[in-house]
Amino acid sequence: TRLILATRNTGKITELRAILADAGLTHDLVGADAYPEIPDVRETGVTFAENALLKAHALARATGLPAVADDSGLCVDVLGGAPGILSARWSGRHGDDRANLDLLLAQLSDISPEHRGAHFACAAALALPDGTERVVEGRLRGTLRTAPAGSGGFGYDPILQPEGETRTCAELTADEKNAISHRGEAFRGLVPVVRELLG
Ligand code: ITT
Ligand code: NA
Repeated sequence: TRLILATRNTGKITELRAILADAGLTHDLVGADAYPEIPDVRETGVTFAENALLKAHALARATGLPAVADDSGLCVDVLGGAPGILSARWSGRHGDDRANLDLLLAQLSDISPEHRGAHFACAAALALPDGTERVVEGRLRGTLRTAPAGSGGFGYDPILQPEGETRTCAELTADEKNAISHRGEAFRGLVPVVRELLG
């Protein structure tokens, strides 16, 4: 059976396909780009969970198929959790990963290493066309570098060094990142729920 991946972020789609396949999900995973006629949802929620549910419900309603969505971001301790749900548009240019990362580094230029704690957060939502919904959250804790390193992953990966690691997320292999990531944790937690509700 089909399961819609309610996202247009190619970095997320690549990771979700690997995470869900590794967790043994055998559904036919179809990205939101297969439905260009469905407009993007306005992310009006104030939490990752609310925004993930908005995206999952919109695609489930419009397609009549079950949908999963990911809302995620980087939460910086010294910024009180910002950029948080605004991570994709921190610079004002939605989805411009490099501009977002450069602005954040500039904002943290005076912050010493011991105060550069942060985490990635991910809310994984499942919505069915009948309105049934579930959310599972995940986190990856680490510290922020002063300069980007690595070319893997996407978004803020070149500046987040996970706890216990000497490399940034962008220097990990895809499998290494997925094994410890906020997205891996959230979606591995959602898989049994998908199985329970969809079979
Ligand atoms: P969709 O709404 O279509 O899923 P989006 O990119 O707008 O795509 P979000 O609003 O959830 O999605 O924004 C997530 C942003 O958080 C993303 O653009 C990255 O900058 C950052 N982010 C999320 N997960 C990340 C990860 O694993 N590594 C690095 N940055 C990440
Ligand atoms: Na968002």
